[in-house]
Amino acid sequence: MLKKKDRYVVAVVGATGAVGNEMISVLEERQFPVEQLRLFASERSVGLKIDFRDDQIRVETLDNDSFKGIDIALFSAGAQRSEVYAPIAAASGCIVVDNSSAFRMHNDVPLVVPEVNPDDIKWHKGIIANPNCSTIQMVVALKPIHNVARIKRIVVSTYQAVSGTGKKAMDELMEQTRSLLSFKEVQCNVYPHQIAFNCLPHIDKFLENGYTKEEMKMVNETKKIMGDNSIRVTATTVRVPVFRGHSESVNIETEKKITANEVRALLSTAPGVILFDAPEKNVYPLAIDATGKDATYVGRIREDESIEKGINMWVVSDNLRKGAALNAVQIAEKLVEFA
Ligand code: NAP
Ligand code: 3JN
Repeated sequence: MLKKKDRYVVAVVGATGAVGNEMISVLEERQFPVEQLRLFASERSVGLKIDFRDDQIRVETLDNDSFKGIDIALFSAGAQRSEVYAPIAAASGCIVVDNSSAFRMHNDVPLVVPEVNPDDIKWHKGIIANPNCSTIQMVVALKPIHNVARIKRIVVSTYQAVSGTGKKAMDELMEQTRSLLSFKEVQCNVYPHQIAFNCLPHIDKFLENGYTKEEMKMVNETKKIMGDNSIRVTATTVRVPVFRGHSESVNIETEKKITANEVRALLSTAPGVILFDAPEKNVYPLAIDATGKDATYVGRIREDESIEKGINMWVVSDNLRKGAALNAVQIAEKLVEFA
């Protein structure tokens, strides 16, 4: 458990990346009680200074002694770095909030979305996992419905922004768009195909069952966070030429009948959710509106007419904020609350 203090020594590992950058902003914006901020990245970033409040903080490289004296470390430097350094950090008494998939499905590691299963934080043993961005926004929208009508099955298709792949992918979409609009040849370095003006039904590696790893993350993580292994989930994850904001078409089948109006009423007061559902006025959630915001936006709520007890909805959130940095900082805030 975190020792109660007025202010904490906090580290961001992967501080120069898309998620790490956002973590630093979120810590500052939410006035997290930071005594000292330590920033880590690869050797490529040594010498770099990053603004935090009125300070400029020098980026350091990681070694086995890096975590001495650090209370909370937010990791976003990829699963390989987490596998090596998260246990080292935890062993030196620091509590790790890990953004990678390295520990998400470990039985002794809680996988937490503060609006859904905050109390799971209480049984951590030094590492708490932050779920995949696509899973986070979906469970924020679905948990209130599961509580009253029990969800039996989820069919989800995602429309994921390139920022989910990191900084290089954002540059690639920009470059390819520029090239195409000036009739130049397109270079593909990050994705196997052109992403500009295209959709790629391929996120992360393909597995033997024909699904991608991203799809199976959604399947497995959803059950763990919702604390219900009986929910059946199937996912198709698609990369689209959007810079920021993941959108999802979510179809659910429930045990108990729930109407579209009842879902609207539930979600209008659900933590972390904002209803954007007035299709007659062209009001529905859009990635460009969710960019830089904290909420999960839900709209296009309607009854699935092909089954007796089904609901369709459209769920949008900023993948770098609620999908990654914000969720991690909210976990840290809960640690402080429970200390
Ligand atoms: P990114 O923009 O490529 O940033 C990667 C960060 O990791 C950079 O700060 C990089 O430092 C650092 N890094 C790389 N190798 C390192 C090393 N050997 N030692 C220390 N730092 C190292 O990627 P991103 O989009 O921010 O994503 C980072 C990770 O966060 C992903 O790999 C994933 O595990 C996780 N993530 C989670 C979600 C989610 O769904 N919750 C979403 C996106 C990402 P340099 O700048 O010095 O190279
Ligand atoms: O592609 C996206 O939109 C989300 C990407 C997440 C991601 C990217 C690289 C490695 C992850 C993740 O969080 O699952 C990982 C990983 O840690 O496996």
